Amino acid sequence: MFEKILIANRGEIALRIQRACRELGIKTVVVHSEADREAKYVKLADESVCIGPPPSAQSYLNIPSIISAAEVTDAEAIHPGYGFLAENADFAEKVEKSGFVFIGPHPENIRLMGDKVSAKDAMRKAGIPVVAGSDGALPDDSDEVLRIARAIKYPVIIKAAGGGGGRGMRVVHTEAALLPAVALTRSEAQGAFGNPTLYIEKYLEHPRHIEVQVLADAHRNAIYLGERDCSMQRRHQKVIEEAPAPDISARQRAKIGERCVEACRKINYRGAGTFEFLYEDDEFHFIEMNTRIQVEHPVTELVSGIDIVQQQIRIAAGEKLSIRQRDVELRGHAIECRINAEDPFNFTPSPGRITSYHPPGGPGIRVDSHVYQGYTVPPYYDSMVAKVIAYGATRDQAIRRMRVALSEMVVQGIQTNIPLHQDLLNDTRFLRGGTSIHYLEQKLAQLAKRTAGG
Ligand code: MV4
Repeated sequence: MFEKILIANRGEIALRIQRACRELGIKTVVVHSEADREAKYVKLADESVCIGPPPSAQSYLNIPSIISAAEVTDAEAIHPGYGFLAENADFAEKVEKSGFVFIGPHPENIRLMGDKVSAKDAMRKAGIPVVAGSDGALPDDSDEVLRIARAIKYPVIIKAAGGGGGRGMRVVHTEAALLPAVALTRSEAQGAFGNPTLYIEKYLEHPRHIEVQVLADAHRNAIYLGERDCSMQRRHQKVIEEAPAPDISARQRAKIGERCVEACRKINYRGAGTFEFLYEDDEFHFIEMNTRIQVEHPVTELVSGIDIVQQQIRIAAGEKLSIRQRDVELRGHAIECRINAEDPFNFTPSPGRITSYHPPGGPGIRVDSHVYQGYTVPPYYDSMVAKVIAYGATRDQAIRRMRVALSEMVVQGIQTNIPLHQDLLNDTRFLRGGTSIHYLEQKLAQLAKRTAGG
């Protein structure tokens, strides 16, 4: 096992990774920007290195500074967390070329999944059900493009190979609109990703977002830890996630889970990973694979009893998975509410000093957060200040516990989206479970109309 790990991230996940390290007896080095100098998790780490000014381009994305920090502190491995450099194949490669272990997949696998055309192609070949579409990059020839879309049938969605997570996409409803939309998306893709490659898919109009968590070791063992439903989102930012996904049967879970595990073996995947699907009319359609730990990993940890971050570290150290698929027992239900420093209904960021902070507790409540009373939320990074995760024997119990937790929680000095969560935890459609990816935005549009119309 490693003696010392460098954490190339900030905020709650930097603390989460530290906790896993400490439990494993591993020393930690945290890198931080000038804006995070006073953060508690920086003081809790065994060592810390300031790597630059507040903007992430000059600190958390500064590859040479991070590698130098690992060199001067004699760390053996680097955990990238999520966001920042977590899915940057060049970073993973440089980490390994500099003699450190990257706690994550092989750079080739990160690169494969970073290009959404090659990801889809590889997954289809590995037996994963993918969204119907152009089977590869869209050709330049207009007649061919028209033919492909006609075969898929409208509506279709044009996506950039370099995009993902909602960037670089355009929905097209009619043939007349197709070629102008392709031209526009292509030039946007060139500008945003330096890659004009596009692909097209059948546009699914009311899907759910369901993702499957996997763990794979360097010895071709792989397991799945069930799925999460992340449909409650706004502008591609998840708001509430839960595990298991409502109304997915044990048979469906096993079928899609086994496909994911088989695909991991076929591409020689290593580490934690997430297969993202759109789920509509009882069918899974692969869209993307995430090659990192995800924000919402705690809901899976609570229903599986498996510490996913610890498993990432063990896998990176070369250990064999000690958990076999038949040992994975999913029990109960977990729900996560992302608490953001923002206006609860117009979503304007609300950085600043937290003058009063009382996190919730009690049976089945977990809070992953780096903040405390007196902490100043900096304006430079994303606005998430805490994740409140409620576990219960049933979905209903998890929801009840979450309501109690949020009623206890005090965050003053900044605005938070706790009132939005409280509204959603009493929303008839949320309570029923299984809403589509459009539900929250539709609900917010109605709320805005009602407020404006009086
Ligand atoms: C889609 C889709 C409908 N049909 N693909 C958005 C994020 C990116 N990961 C893929 N996305 C979508 N792809 C087809 N063929 C709808 C979305 C989508 C979405 C997906 C997941 C979660 C939230 C979303 C919000 C809007 C659109």
